[in-house]
Amino acid sequence: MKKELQNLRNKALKELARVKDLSAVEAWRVAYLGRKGTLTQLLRSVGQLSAKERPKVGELGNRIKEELQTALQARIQELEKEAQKVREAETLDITLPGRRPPQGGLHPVTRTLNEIIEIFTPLGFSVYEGPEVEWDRYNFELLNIPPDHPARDMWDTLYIAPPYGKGQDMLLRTHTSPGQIRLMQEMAPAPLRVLIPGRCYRYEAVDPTHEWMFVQVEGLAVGKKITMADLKGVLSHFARQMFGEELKVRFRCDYFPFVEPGAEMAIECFVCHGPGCRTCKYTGWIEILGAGMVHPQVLRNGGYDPAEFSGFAFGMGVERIAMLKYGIEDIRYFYGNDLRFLSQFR
Ligand code: 2NM
Repeated sequence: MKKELQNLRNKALKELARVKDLSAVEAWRVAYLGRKGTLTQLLRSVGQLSAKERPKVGELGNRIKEELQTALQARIQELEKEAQKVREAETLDITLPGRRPPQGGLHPVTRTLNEIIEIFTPLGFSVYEGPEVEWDRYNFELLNIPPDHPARDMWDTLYIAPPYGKGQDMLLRTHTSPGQIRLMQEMAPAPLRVLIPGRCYRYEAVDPTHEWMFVQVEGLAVGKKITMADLKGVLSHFARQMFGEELKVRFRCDYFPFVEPGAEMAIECFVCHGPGCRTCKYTGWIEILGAGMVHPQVLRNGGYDPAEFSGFAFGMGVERIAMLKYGIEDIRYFYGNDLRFLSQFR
């Protein structure tokens, strides 16, 4: 009988530990401690034992009954606590702040291009885009760069294979100037002021300041009395808006086949203001763009009579402007798609 009681106890406790909810606990209670429960029945049969055994077995039976009752209460509390935890986790806390969806931003080159455009549009410049895939004729010949001209060495590029191109006549543009020719041909003989931004491609040894793909923005103004003074006035205004109101600017002679005369513009170094530093390569000046008076032959190619019309044009690399403005040391960051870089410009 003692053995039977012990076995019953062990079995009951084992089952109780495995019970998963309150209704199963109640079923357990009925099965063992209820009026017809196994323990209750066993205890009832104690009365049939001999007078010698009865007290000992009776005492053991009662102890086991108490033990089971205590275990039952403990298990009920445990399950209630668990249920409470689940309820808490499931509650909707309307005071929690919402989760922000990840937010994108404009690429630093796009931002810089937008800033450039915002400086020129109040001066009457509109924005136009030409194709990235161009004819040799537009990218080179109409810009005064005939086949075998030595200037072609500066602008090697990727060519489109037949059957689209016939040979070497279709290519990825090396500058946005072919768009200027297209626009002149569309607009002549009306005067025009336009900015042409866009991707350009060059066969380059890639390094911290050269990429094989970059964004250029070129400007062009054509009219009846446009002079070099207009070029200097417009570009000085641009440089000071972009880099600082008080900065000195410097124009020096440079060569581009499609302008005459040609020039490069530099600004006073906005880091050291003269004595020389890393940013200005110890010269005190930072070159920011190329420019010039549109070559008479290029005007003619665009449909304007150079006896009547003149114009100035300029071009700059948008990455270079962004690098100067934000202190970026390597052009390759722009196209590395690394969010640690890009997210700094949100
Ligand atoms: C530059 C420098 C100098 C330029 C010239 C023309 C055109 F088509 F009107 F002749 N567009 N852009 C030009 C002139 C571009 O980039 C450094």
